Amino acid sequence: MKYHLGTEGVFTSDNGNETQVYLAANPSHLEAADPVIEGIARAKTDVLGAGPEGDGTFPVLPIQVHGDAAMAGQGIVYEVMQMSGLEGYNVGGTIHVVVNNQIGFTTSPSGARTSTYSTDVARTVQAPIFHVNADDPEAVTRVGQLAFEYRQRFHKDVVIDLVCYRRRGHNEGDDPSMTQPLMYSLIDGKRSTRKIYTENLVGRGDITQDEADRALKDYQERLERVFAESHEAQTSTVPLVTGDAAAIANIERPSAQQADTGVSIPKSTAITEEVARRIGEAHVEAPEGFTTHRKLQKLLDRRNEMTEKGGVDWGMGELMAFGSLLMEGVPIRFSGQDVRRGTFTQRHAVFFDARTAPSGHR
Ligand SMILES: Cc1ncc(C[n+]2csc(CCOP(=O)(O)OP(=O)(O)O)c2C)c(N)n1
Ligand SMILES: [Mg+2]
Repeated sequence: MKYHLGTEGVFTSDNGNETQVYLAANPSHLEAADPVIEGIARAKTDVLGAGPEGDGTFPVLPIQVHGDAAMAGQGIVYEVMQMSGLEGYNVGGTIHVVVNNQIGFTTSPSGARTSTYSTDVARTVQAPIFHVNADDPEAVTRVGQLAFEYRQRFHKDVVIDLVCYRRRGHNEGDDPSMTQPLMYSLIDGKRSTRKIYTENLVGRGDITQDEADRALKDYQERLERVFAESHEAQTSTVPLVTGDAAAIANIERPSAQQADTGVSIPKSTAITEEVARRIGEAHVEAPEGFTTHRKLQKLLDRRNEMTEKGGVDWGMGELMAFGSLLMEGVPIRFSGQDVRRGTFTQRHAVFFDARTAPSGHR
């Protein structure tokens, strides 16, 4: 199962390198988090002064983890991939990992998709797709490295199709032998990935059985320790609640997530007359040598007038909000049809030189 609650922290590798990691909250609605993750990545990139509007580098790497059924079945996967190369949404490539356990809850691939591969949707943007046997950890590592290098070099999306299986049911109530009896009798007879790999390592003489046993024991102890620590931290900070509703409320709204969203209600959003006038004036201060379109110049003059004489319309009200925020040093990212493409003229906020602007605006 993909994880639901978000978190963040620092990952320290075996050789001591540190990477900041941000795990986005992921609601039950499959794939709904995909565009949110891209937006978070783009915002972080912009704030670092990187990306298409900065120094052109892409230091933030988005990784999306998909289920095989959701990857093929949810249209939003296609939509987000299609946006991956657009300047306004470019994050320098996303690594998509499909945990392809060949089942969607209780649905077999043949009941969930027409394409053979759940990853075929990625072909629409010519993303490379690596199909890899997840029972072979070294092959998975190699493919992970390849995907990373591809993303770093070409700054485009890349997909890893982790072909695997799910040993147990989708949840506590699901016994998969009821719906997929043949597949699950095969799975029941299979040794785990860890056992197969340990046997390979010992058989190759890379490690001894004794070392393998010790590594397993050490790992289990670490899990136990972390479990005990997190249990301790949770029981000491979360107030004791009684009754199901209270327990659910607590589970669904953890304090970490509340802090995460950081929503606060400002006391006053009013601006002074001086600020309003300054925003109006900015509309008639075209940069040197810039040719404003004749009709748009009238719009700009009208806007300036609104801040002088009153009668501010809705579009200008929005622009005053953005302008005043910018004057306070708050960066604004505003995208979509309304702003740059002039779909609604009253809201038009980006202007193209009437003599020199190329066609095909973003
Ligand atoms: C948009 C949406 N539709 C349906 C569901 C119900 N649902 C929950 S899990 C699941 C199957 C997911 O299968 P897959 O994507 O292969 O992920 P897996 O659980 O196998 O890792 C479905 C259909 C949902 N959570 N969200
Ligand atoms: Mg699945």
